[in-house]
Amino acid sequence: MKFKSGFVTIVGRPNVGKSTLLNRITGEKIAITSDKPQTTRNAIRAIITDKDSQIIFIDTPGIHKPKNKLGEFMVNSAQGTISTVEAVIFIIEADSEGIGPGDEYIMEQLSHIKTPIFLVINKIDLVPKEKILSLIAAYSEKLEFDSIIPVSALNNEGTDIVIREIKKVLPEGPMYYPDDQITDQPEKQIVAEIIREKILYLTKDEVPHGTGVDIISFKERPGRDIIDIQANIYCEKDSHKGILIGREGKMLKKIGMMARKDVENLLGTKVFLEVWVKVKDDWRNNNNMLKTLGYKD
Ligand code: GDP
Ligand code: K
Ligand code: MG
Repeated sequence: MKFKSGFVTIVGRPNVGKSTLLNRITGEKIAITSDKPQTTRNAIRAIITDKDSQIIFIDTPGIHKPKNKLGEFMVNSAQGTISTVEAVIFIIEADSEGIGPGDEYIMEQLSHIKTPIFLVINKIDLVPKEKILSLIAAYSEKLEFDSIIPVSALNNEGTDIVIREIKKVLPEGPMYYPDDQITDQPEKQIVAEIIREKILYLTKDEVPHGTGVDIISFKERPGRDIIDIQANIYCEKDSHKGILIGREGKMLKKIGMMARKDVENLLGTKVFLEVWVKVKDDWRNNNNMLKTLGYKD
């Protein structure tokens, strides 16, 4: 049998569960998730390889209307992948009321491509079966899907079917990545993302959206199983800095502690993590800052 391989992009409105699905399919925490829109900022690749195939999933920021240069970068990296892949996974939420304008907009983009499209109805744990059937009927009227797969990414239900269906459309192809590589993100970037995930979890409103994380030092202690990491958290206002540091530094300590635990699991070593908060006015419109934080090609 010939080896099959290809790229699969995951698109959908913010918060439908794209990153959660990516983590479930690969069994690793590759992309951070949160209950807030615009958590994912880069197109992140997750790679699964078995004896006869390699699938590279691309998790994208949700498609939305950009408000600043960071937003433009995010939407471009989502839309840019659609036409260059072997298959598209379009995720919707089972608990949504019919087809909203956000989903209409995405389907309009998908209607111009010839790539196989899989409709994944996520969060089926939240609704009764009849609801899923009526969504299937409504969506299949709008666009032709190669298959429609109800899943619960959270409970890991139906995710194996997604992989099985994708394998059916994969062309013959090479091994793009070594078989033990699970993502294209450097360790430093995943660490920065984990810190940002804790900020998304612990703070609200504009604070997490105006935050960026820069790893300024990442060093293994010679001969010891310890990694020293230092990071700057950038925010846009003095008031945000106050919130991120918290009373007597409590918030920053909590962010650091929660992030350290995840990073230790990820790297399999002890970690010393130091974080600072800095204010950089309007950094989301500043090309140099966007580059420093990894949001420019
Ligand atoms: P993204 O913005 O599309 O990448 O969405 P995320 O993966 O960050 O998930 C958004 C929110 O939906 C998070 O709070 C997830 O825990 C939640 N979520 C994802 N999948 C499911 C699911 O199958 N069921 C339920 N109940 N919640 C889910
Ligand atoms: K999210
Ligand atoms: Mg995401």
